[in-house]
Amino acid sequence: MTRLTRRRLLGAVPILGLGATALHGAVPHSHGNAVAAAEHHPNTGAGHAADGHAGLRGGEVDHRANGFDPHVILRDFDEGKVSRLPNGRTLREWTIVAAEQEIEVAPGVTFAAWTYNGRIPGPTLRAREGDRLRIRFVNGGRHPHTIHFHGIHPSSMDGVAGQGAGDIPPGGETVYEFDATPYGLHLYHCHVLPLAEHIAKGLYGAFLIDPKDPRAEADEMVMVMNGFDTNFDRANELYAANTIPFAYSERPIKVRRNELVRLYLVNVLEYDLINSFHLHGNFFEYFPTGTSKQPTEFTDTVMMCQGQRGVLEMRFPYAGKFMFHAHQAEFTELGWMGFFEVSG
Ligand SMILES: [Cu+2]
Repeated sequence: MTRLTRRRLLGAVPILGLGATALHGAVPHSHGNAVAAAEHHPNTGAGHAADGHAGLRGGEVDHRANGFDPHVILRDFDEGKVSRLPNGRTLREWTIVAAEQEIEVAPGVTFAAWTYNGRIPGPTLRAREGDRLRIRFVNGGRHPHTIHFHGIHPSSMDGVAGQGAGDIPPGGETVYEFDATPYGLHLYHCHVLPLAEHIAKGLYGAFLIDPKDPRAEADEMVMVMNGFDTNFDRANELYAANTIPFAYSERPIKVRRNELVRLYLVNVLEYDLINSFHLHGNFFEYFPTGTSKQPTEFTDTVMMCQGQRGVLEMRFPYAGKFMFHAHQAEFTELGWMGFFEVSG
């Protein structure tokens, strides 16, 4: 039987003259078994579009049932449990639990996800350059997992098979401990094979190390660009920043005119070679990996492969609504877009 794919779906849309509202009908969206839905609607699913379902841009997912909301994740920085070591250094401790969890990634579209601490992306871990970091990792899933941190650390703390504790079996746990260096914006993710699946299922998060001499006060936020392969064909059906397509379009991100906005932007998108961020009506200074205080670019678009990340700083001189989105139109149409709403 023909399997519905994202590429076929997109090819069909212009021919049928359908807008984004029809995409929801076309994207597999059974309650719990996306494969079955794809098999039952092997064509474009276009006939499904008139069945009264809210479009991707209508309706909202049940954030409460999911246990997380992209608007909370946006400004949620987890600084850990802070104490002081005998040598005077700051120690930060976290416990991160991997689990299996069904989440609603678009209205009516459920996805059998793997999560760190019940959310996708996992908690945004925030430390300061030179701190000691201690992360207790508990594997509550049914597959082996790890946490692989980007940064500078001993090989035994790298969270890969054959090094240190290696793959952590179901029910197992370990402690990753290392120094916070270098300052910048990093990420963490599971590093168990097959790697693409372990990442695409949702096991990743942002890892921020502030410089000793801190950056200027700003309205800070984090966006992890991701996507979901809801029919297991190794191509994404949905795209987003912080997991839920159109979340910042349905409810724009409120910022204040002329105030410094700092966006920590991470790309973890699997199955597509690149991702991008484009801002309308404004430009931003770009600090790749956040490892320097000198911007390399003043631009309105950045492109990233998987694992790349950067810090964006901007001020909005005009009040109003300003769109942001991937500058790959198909990603935009499948969820990766939103708005800043500038007041004052
Ligand atoms: Cu894993």
